[in-house]
Amino acid sequence: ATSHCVGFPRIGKHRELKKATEAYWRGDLDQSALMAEGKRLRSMHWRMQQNAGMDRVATGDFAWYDQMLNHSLMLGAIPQRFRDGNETNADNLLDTLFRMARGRAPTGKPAAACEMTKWFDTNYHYIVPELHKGQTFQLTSQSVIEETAEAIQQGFNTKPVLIGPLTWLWLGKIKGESFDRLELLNSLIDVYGQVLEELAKAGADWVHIDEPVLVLDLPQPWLQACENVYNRLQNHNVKIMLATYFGGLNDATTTVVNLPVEGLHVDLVRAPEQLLQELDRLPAYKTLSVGVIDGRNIWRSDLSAILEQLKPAREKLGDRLWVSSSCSLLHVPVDLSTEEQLDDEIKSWLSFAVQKCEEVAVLGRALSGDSSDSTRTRFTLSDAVACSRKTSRRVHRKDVEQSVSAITPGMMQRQSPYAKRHSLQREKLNLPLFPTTTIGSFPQTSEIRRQRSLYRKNQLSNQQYLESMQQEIQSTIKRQESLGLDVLVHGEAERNDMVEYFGEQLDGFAFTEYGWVQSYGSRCVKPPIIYGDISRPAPMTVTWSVFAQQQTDKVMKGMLTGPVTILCWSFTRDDIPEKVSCEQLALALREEVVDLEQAGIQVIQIDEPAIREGLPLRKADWPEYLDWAVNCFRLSASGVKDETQIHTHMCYSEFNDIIEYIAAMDADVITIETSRSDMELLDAFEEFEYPNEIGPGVYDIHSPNVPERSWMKQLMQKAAEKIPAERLWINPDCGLKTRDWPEVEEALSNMVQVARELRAEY
Ligand code: THG
Ligand code: ZN
Repeated sequence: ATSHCVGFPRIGKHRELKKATEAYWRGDLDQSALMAEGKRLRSMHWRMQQNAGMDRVATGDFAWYDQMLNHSLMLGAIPQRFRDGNETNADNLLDTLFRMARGRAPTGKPAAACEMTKWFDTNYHYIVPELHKGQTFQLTSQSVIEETAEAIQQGFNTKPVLIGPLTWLWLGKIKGESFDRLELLNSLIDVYGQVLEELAKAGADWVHIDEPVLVLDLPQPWLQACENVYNRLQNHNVKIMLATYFGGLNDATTTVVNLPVEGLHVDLVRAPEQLLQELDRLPAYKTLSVGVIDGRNIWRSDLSAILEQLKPAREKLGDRLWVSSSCSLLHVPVDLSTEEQLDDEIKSWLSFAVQKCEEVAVLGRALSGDSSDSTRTRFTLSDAVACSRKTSRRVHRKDVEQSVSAITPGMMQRQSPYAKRHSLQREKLNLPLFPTTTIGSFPQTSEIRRQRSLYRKNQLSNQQYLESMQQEIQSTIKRQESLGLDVLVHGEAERNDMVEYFGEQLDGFAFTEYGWVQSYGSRCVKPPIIYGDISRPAPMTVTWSVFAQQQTDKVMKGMLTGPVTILCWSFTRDDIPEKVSCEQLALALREEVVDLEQAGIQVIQIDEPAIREGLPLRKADWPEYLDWAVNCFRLSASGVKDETQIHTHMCYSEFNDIIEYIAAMDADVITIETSRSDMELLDAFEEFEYPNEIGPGVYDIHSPNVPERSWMKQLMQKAAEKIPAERLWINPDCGLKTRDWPEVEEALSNMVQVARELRAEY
């Protein structure tokens, strides 16, 4: 069976693309050097896929910043504020692309950057297309065509990958007057048709078109539009492989199976039951591509089990069966073989993008009847791995399993209702009206990063590292005291990433040296790997928080990352439900919360920025997820006395549709990002009569601009119309780790001043 790649990570196994683009932005690399580096990386990645044994490599998956943004440029969907009249010049388009992503007008002055949001339920962010009434499209950037020609010219057997017109349109956001975005389809299809023709001219026979929106709850008119689109995209001299992933097709099955396209790709990892359905209904001329290797996780697959599952399909379809990963490999790190410090046993269980290509290829060969020694060896190895993971003592821990089964509803309940806690806390903490605080992190200066890196390389002793971090904490506290903030934080100098930091200290987690995954643009994260039952061998933050509290008479807030967020931003186990890992995390964090309380910390924040993005793609699955997610938060938070104040924080969330669950978390205080929405996000809290305290962010921390007092004050006055003043806090939108000290001090000084003025008025 043909093995094919549906997308490979572009960032580079040593983040070469990140380094090159950032050097270009700094002015340390010129455009032709950047272009050359891109070309070198593309070629290297095609070779990696080919060497892994793939019959077809992917083109069109390369992007300087993001593949949705590439499509916006392909379609000429460039908002007016970024246009300079030179859009037909390819060299110039590169800068247009970066300006859209990073918010610069052609003059070099700041312009509102295009919005960025999460790609389905992944931790990848795409640049949101801007749509307006009457918009038309013109083939503008030709990069997908050029890169396909480039691969063919280099001798690769390729298959370009496009994001489909429905998905691009669905994920766009309407600017200005509202209208039915399906009105834009006609013009959109024209350009897609042109792209298909050009790809055929460049030598492509198949084109892969991604339409992941087909697994969502898609309204009926969109399903009809889907027929219309693919009717019109036939006969452009290429065969179309229509790809769906991240879920099953459900209601869309009949429509999709009968579309006039030559091939259909389905995600058999997320929806294994689809295989039988598709096989039954697939018209006799069609090719079926089965996504059997998980593109969203890092586990080695059980090849024998997959081969068994696919045998009937092979018998029925013959060469019309193709194999692949479930979705693009963008979401996993590049190459396991660069890891040198991973424990051997755990390493043997893992598979990154290169290894996943190898798995796809060997399945393809086995399905075609290859029973050579090398193929058979791979199956034997895979059997051994499956067996070792199932029985390993490092995975299964009796004591942890017992603690999970001993969870009772009472453990998810604070001792008294919020009203009682509120008065006890106000008395104990002695806080003014409109208390001021920050979200937790302060600037991660280059000096802090240098110290951490020296320590990692063993060039700094434990004691030296401890002292330098303590000095940083002390000075951060001094600054907060002179600013006049009410509830202080230690600033998190000792933390790399809010998830990695906890992963490194918990049992049941492994972490990598180079396991980078693109998060947005040039930014990457290194998700920890949950491989076994989770427990906390020792306190994780207590020493730092106690040290910090000793430096001040003000209240010091303890800072933790919540169970749901640690889960969402890690690679998770595929042998138990995520709910169970989350309960284990919640129990570990609960111990930490209780230890902090016992050590004299009176306010503890448990961040849950990821709770909303963990939502399943289909609404019908929301209540089940939200129930366990909220319960896990409560489990982590409810071991403390009434007087101990629990905070939580969430970023870039819309709350309207899940407000009852936010309220059910029962945090004493929630701080949220609201400044960019002009406090409109608070409407949900007002309508719902949200009972607890809220700190609506008064300024956007993503911008270096220092917020004016009058602006913040007016936002708080607006907030006070919706939420009673005695339940309002004043704080920035999010943590300050990406900012510099001078702007932070100026902004916070203005913020504290606003609190003082408001106290005098209310
Ligand atoms: N941690 C993790 N996942 C996340 C976030 C996080 N997902 C959502 C959101 N926050 C993504 N935001 C960012 C912001 C900054 C960076 C990455 C993701 C970042 N990364 C550094 C880089 O690429 O240079 C590397 C970080 C490091 O050195 O450890 O700046 O906060 N898990
Ligand atoms: Zn935030």
